[in-house]
Amino acid sequence: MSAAALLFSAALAVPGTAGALEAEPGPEQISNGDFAAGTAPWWWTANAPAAVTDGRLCAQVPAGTTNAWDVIIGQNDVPIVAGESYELSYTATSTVPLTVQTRVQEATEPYTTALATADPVGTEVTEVTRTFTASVDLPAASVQLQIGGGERATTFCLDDVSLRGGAEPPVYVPDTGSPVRVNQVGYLPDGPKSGTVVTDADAPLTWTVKAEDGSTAATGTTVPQGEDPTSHQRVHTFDFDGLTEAGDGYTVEVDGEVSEPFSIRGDLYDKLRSDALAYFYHNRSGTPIEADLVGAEYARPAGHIGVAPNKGDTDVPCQPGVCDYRLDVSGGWYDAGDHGKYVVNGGISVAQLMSTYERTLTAPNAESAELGDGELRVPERDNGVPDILDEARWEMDFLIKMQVPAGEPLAGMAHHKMHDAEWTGLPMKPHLDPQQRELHPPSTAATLNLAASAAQCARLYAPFDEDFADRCLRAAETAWAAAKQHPDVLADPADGTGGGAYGDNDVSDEFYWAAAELFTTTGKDTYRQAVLSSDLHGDTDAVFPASGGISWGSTGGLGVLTLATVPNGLTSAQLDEVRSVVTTAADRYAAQSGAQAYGLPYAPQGGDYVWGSNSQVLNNMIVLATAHDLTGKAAYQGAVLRGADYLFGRNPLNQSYVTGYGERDSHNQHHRFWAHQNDPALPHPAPGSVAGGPNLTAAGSGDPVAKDKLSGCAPAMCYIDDIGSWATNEITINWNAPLAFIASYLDDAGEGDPAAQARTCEVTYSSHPWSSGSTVTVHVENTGSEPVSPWELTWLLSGEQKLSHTWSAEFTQSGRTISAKPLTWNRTLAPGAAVDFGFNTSATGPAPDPAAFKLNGRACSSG
Ligand code: 9MR
Repeated sequence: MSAAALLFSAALAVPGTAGALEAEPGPEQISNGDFAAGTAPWWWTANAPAAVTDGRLCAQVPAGTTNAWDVIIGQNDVPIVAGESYELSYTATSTVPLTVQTRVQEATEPYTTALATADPVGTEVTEVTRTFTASVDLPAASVQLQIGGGERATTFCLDDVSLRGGAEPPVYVPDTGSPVRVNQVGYLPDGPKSGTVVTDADAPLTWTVKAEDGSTAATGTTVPQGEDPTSHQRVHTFDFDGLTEAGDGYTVEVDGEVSEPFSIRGDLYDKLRSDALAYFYHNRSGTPIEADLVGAEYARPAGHIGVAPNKGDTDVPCQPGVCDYRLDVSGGWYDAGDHGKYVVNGGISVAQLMSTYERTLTAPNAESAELGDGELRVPERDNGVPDILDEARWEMDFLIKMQVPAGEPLAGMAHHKMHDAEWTGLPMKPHLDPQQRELHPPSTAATLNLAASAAQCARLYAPFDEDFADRCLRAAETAWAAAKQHPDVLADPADGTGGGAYGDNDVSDEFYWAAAELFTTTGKDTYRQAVLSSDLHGDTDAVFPASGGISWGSTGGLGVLTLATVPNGLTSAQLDEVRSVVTTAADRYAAQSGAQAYGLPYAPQGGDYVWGSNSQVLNNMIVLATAHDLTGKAAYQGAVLRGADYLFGRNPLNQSYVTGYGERDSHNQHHRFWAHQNDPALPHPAPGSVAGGPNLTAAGSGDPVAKDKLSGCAPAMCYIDDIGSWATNEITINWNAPLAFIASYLDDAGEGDPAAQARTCEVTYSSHPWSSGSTVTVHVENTGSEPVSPWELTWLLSGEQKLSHTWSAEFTQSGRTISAKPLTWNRTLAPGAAVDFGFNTSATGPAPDPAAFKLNGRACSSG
């Protein structure tokens, strides 16, 4: 409640109801009545723009309206039950005193009313309290403060709205199906295979894996684990790693209970790789989504191409007072269930797609073909560019358009975001969105997101489109310079009307990430110094915080992953340090996975599963996957696989969080077009869409479904597959991007049987610096038993290295990838034999050892 004195207090009872509430106030029916969670789910008429100011909702009420109902602040979907008694209260001020018509009524005609009172509000804080007994059921009543009809404009501020009374809502008990929990997609033949069973038994129980024909494939006893703190369930775990025979339709039986069916196969994640990436094409703005790529059910017209009723995105003004130019910011991806486009979130998402591709250049066992040209569902297939880069470019082009043009104030910075002026309802196809689109002020965080992702763009597109790569580099360096000039322009955390706020008051991690990408791309000393002098450098807890890992608000870890994997100009001691940051974090996540009854590599302090917790699980899995790529240690891969188990059903809700995967998949996620739950003519989310997942604070966030169903939930159970639950069940680009990375990693992991992965070559890369360059000699030995003819060795050069003189092999360079092929005399590399060749580079200092070499596409050991 506001601190000012209470001048007026109306505690008026509707006749006949006084005293009804004296004993028990009853349950709270209003969501977010103190505006602590922003403005949702409150609404107001468009003539009175409102925002949260100093913890209160303040509306600018215009002069000269006629009726009280011409200006309204309200909340809908409040259940009122006939015969129950209620107390409505709020505090308010108005710079020009007025009389509020306080209403609890139907939201639409005939506006049946449960409460209608006239309540004066003055310039000092006024408390209004009204009680009533409902005579009719209003299952979705509207609580309204009608404040129009005044001659003079006024600022009306509201706080502490409460409507208590009515029946306690029935306690929601989720249907969790079988108590035996497994990965409903399945397990890789050579990977760990673990499950969890919910049971009150104290002693170990027998588990039996049954094959599809009912025969016993494996059996053993469970390990009691006591109460799992994330679910408050009493559980046992079981492992059946020894079962490696490929097959479908396996089940696990414990104590007469049978799990969902699952497969054991190496190609389990093949389809997920392309489905998770297809998500991005589906959610493109500014282009029709074509039936021949996605199927008729998912096709739709282009959204936001400047055609009515859309008001954007080809010519978009700023919010009033923010700027006086307009920008064409068409294209890009819609953020999520809403149609907003946010540079902070777009930057991290496009970076993770590009890293999915970049991993195929650096990781020993990564496969690039399935991300390549003609492989994915994008219209640009067969244009000579890997399809995953075509998809990323759709967003990259948009991000560059969000840069403030030269000559304008804050030139070179990026607008934080652009979105609808008011929230739209569900369902809503993008091309039918009638809201005005607006650019919001530039921010340092958005500018650095642009700098980082555009720097990565520059090095990855160089082999395919030099002009575009140059454009990316210019945008990145301009953005960096602008961010250095304006290092603390923060987005307003209360700017959440019509779109998400994405407020972030610490941009040191964005500076670190951008510096790391720019340094990796250019090798320039300015960026090296920015990396090395950052407080985050070398500090595992700063870049991978225990409270949560990589996210849109915490991007330092992205910089670390790039520095650790993409050849760059750090000294080998500095590189070791960066890599140990990755392995230290991965050790922590692997330990968490090992210690938890559901095996997930995510254990936030206090069980604080955040908004989008599934993306935190996925981002931790990326750190583990990278540690595995760097070290080859099986324990890291095991923890990635156990993370996948959690996401696909081995969890307290027996829920697969990815649409189309597993028997009990999420398929009613919050989305304005994929809104089948609201309109059966619309589709469910496309396969491969990951739900946000359990969110401990969802019930208090304004999410109406969570408020009804998830109050008091255990951390890992604060989730519901309902389209209305935006705080637990939305889908977004920044959650599907890490899913795409991990799907690609898992598919690679499944494809490689250990024999195929055995290293049959060894490379020694020696650098001999001289005053203005260095000489590199490469020694490749065939340690296998088959001749390799003709051979080809490929590896990545760091940004500042340029080939000059070369000898004893034929060199070609594509972007930063170097290929060395034999000359006529050394065409065959016989078992036990070696070839030597070399080159000079013009960069000073030792040429960094790229450490990841492939001989005819297969990884070599390097020493
Ligand atoms: O992912 C965001 C989460 O971290 C925040 O806590 C939450 C509330 O501000 O907003 C989430 O992002 C949403 C964004 O604001 C609007 N588009 C949908 C995003 C996912 O729910």
